[in-house]
Amino acid sequence: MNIAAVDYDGLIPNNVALGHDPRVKRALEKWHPGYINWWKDMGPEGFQDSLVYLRTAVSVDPKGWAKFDYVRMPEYRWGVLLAPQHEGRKIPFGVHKGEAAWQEVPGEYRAMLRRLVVIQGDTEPASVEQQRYLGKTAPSLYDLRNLFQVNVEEGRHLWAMVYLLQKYFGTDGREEAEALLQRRSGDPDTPRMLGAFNEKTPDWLSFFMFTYFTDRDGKMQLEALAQSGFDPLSRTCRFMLTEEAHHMFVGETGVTRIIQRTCEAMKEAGISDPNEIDKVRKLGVIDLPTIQKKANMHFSLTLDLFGNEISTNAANAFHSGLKGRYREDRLKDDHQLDGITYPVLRLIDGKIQNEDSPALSALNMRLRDDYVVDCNVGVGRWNKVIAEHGIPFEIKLPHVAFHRHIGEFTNIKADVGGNVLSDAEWAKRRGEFLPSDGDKDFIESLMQPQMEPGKFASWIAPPRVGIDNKPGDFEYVKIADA
Ligand code: BYC
Repeated sequence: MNIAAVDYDGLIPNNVALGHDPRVKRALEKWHPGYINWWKDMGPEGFQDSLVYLRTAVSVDPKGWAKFDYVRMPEYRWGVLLAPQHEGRKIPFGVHKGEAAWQEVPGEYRAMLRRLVVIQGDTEPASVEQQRYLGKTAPSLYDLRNLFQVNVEEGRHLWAMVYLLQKYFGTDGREEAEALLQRRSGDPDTPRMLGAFNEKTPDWLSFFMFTYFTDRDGKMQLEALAQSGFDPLSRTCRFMLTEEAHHMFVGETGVTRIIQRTCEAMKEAGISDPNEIDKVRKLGVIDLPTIQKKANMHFSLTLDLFGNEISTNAANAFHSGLKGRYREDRLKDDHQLDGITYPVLRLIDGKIQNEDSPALSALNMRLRDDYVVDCNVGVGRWNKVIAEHGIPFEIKLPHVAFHRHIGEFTNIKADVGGNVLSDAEWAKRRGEFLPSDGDKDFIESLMQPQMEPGKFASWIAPPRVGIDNKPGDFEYVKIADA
């Protein structure tokens, strides 16, 4: 079978020969109606009948894997797509390093593996739920289409994890697949599993920050899981990463376009001081200090997704060969971390300082460090736009101790520079660092839909190029009458 091509004949497009696997095919077909019901209930509200210019994966070949066409979202062909198998692949790290990669679940690690797959799976529908109301306030048809593209692909990523559960984890896999459709983002009784996925995404600046910062956690975690000795997980994650890149593109360019519009408007109005917030807001654009506060919030919420700095779970997952480091295959060491240490930022006697810890226990910290480096690349590009307009302002990522709810810094209050504050100081200064109610109200006031082809809301610049090289006035979404 040609693994690059996708079989589109059945209900579930796939490149895993589902046609020859009746048990799994039946299980997925049984799960399908519940998924569609979930999508209709919890997916983008108000646009289910609209025709959206979406890309669909038709191959897993790195060159030309997608095709673009108008689709009604509930009719999107969500499928099961794995990157090609590497013949003779070996487990790249941990105690089993050098043994043949597992094609079946290794019995002794079943529970640990299932937990990783379920947590990954849970984030995908969660993000769709968080974003479900945004369509109504889209700043353009271009952005509306990008939102929906992200949403349908998160849906596909749920399919990717559900396939692994149904194929490799028997009855409990089936139960977990059901439970993934039952939990709801933000629900007090049945919340999603990780903190950031229970927060609201109330406006488009939040959406772009989420896709920049939180989807990037997705990238880091998928890169770590793509190294897994369990080959089907590795192959699944490798293909998911190709889709994930677009989500971060949407986030990075979304924030860039907002910054650009703000800077242009400031220049046109002759305002050079970024702290003249009221004057800037009167121009119908988002002031730079508020953009900084949103970045502070989304960055800090996302850092929590890396878990505790020192983690036995992470050590076990690595030692067992299930979850590697970021791009493990490009690292030059023993891939077992015997006797190696890693500096971990900790709270020692009330002070934040580095302490060498066994590298195996510090893997969450290490992945988080790699994440921060990756985040800073795009932040640098945002700052370039501001500098080009001659405005004295720089977006900066806050200190990793700022506004944390998981790990070392949970019990302290730190400012964005990492200085420890008393509770009273924190309460007084919180609005300097995180969006206040007034900031939120202002942003909300800007969220007026702009649904005319080629038009954009006042607070965001048009993109440099269209999706699939379409012209500026292309009708990315043909909105169905309600
Ligand atoms: N919230 O040993 P620790 C994405 C729990 S995003 C709540 O440090 P570990 C996407 C933890 O479960 C990527 N609970 O944990 C992005 C544990 O509980 P138990 C998603 C938390 O396992 C945008 C206990 O605290 N994928 O794809 O080392 C849109 C001890 O913690 C949290 C993954 O995350 C939290 N934030 O690290 C769409 C990959 N953090 O088991 C999609 C799979 C920790 O003792 N997951 N806890 O009861 C993992 O690798 C790890 O489970 C974690 C946590 C990194 C999440």
